[in-house]
Amino acid sequence: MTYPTFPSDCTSMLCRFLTPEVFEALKDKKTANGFTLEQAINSGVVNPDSGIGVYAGDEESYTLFAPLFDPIIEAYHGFGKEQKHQSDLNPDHLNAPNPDPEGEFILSTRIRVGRNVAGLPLGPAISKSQRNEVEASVVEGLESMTGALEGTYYPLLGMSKSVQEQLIKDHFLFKEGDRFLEAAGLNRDWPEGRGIYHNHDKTFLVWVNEEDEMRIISMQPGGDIKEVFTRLVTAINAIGEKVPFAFSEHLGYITSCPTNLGTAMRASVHIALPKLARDMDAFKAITEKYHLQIRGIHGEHSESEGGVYDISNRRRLGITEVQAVQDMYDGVSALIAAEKAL
Ligand code: ADP
Ligand code: DAR
Repeated sequence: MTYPTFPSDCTSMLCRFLTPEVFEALKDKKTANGFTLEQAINSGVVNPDSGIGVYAGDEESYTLFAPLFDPIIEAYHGFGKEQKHQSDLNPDHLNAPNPDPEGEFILSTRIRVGRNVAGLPLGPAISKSQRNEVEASVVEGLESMTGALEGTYYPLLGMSKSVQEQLIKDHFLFKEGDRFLEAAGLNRDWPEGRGIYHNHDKTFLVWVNEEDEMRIISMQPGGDIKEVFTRLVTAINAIGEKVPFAFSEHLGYITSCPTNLGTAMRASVHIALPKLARDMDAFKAITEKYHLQIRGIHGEHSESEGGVYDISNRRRLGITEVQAVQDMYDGVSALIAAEKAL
C-alpha cells in the first residue's frame, strides 16, 4: 500500500491527520478480524469531500489505529485519550418542557442511538454470515417486544420498491447507495441482512445493518422532546436485555464512524424557521453556540426544503445522553426565540 494522494483542497480529518509518519507506522497492521488501514481509510480516499473519511472495522481498530483515530476523536468531540465516557439515560434528569406547545415551528422530533453487537466485527469488516447472524439475533430480540414497542420486522430483501421508497420519503427508512458507506464496505451484499422494525404507529423503529448493526429510533410529530427521549430509553433498555451492546469505558458505545462514538446519539427536530433562514449568519451563530448540526430534510447529505431544517446535537462523546438531548433542546429553544423576535 502506498501513501494515498489527496487533492490540495482536501479538508477531511483523514487528510489532516494521516501524516506520512502515521501512515508508515500503521500501513502493515491488521486487527484480529483482518481489518487493515487501507480498508479504514478507503472511504476518505475515494471521497476526498468527506468530513471525516475514516471508519472502524471493529472495536480493536480504535486501539490498533489509535495514532489516526485519537486525533480525529479529539478534533471532532474534544475528547482526550485519558477521558472516560459517562452515560446518563435517565429522562428525569432532562429539563425539556415542550419548547413549541402551539406547534408553530417544530414539525417532528426524532432521537436515535447507534448500537453494535458485542464480540462481532462492525459493518466494514463483518462477513456475510456474521451479518445474517446479527440480523437473526436482533430480530429475535425485537420480536419479543411488548406493549408500545410491539411491532414487525420488514427485511429489505423482498421489500417492494414502492414500499421502500415510501418509507424513505416518510423519513422512516435509511436511504440506499450512500457513496461514503459504499467505499467503507458497509454496503457489501446489499440488501441481504438489512431491514427495518417498527411498531404500529412508527414511533419506535430499529434499522438493522445499515451504518451500524442497530439504529434504535424514537420519533413522533411535534416537539415533545421528553416523551420521545423517554420512549427511546425504554426501548434501549428492553433491547439491551436481549442483545449485548459493544461498549468500552473509554469510548462508550462502539460505532463504525468515530463521529458516533460515546452516546452514539443524534437528537433532532424538523423545524420551520423561514425568517431566520434569510439570515444564515445569524442562524449559524446560534447553532455554533449551542453545538448544533444543521442537516437537510432527508438527513445527512440532503438539502433543506421550504425553510425546514433538521437541527440536532453535534457532540456525541464526552457528554451524556441527557446532555446531548439538552444541547439540542437549549439550541432549538434559542432558535425559536430568534425566529419569534424577527
Ligand atoms: P441518522 O440520523 O440516523 O444519522 P440521517 O441524518 O440520514 O441519519 O436521517 C435519517 C432519516 O431520519 C432521514 O430520512 C431524515 O429525514 C429522518 N429524520 C431525521 N431527523 C428527523 C426528525 N426530527 N423528524 C423526522 N424525520 C427525521
Ligand atoms: N460521510 C462521512 C461520515 C461523516 C459522519 N456521518 C456519518 N457517520 N453518517 C464523512 O466522512 O463525511
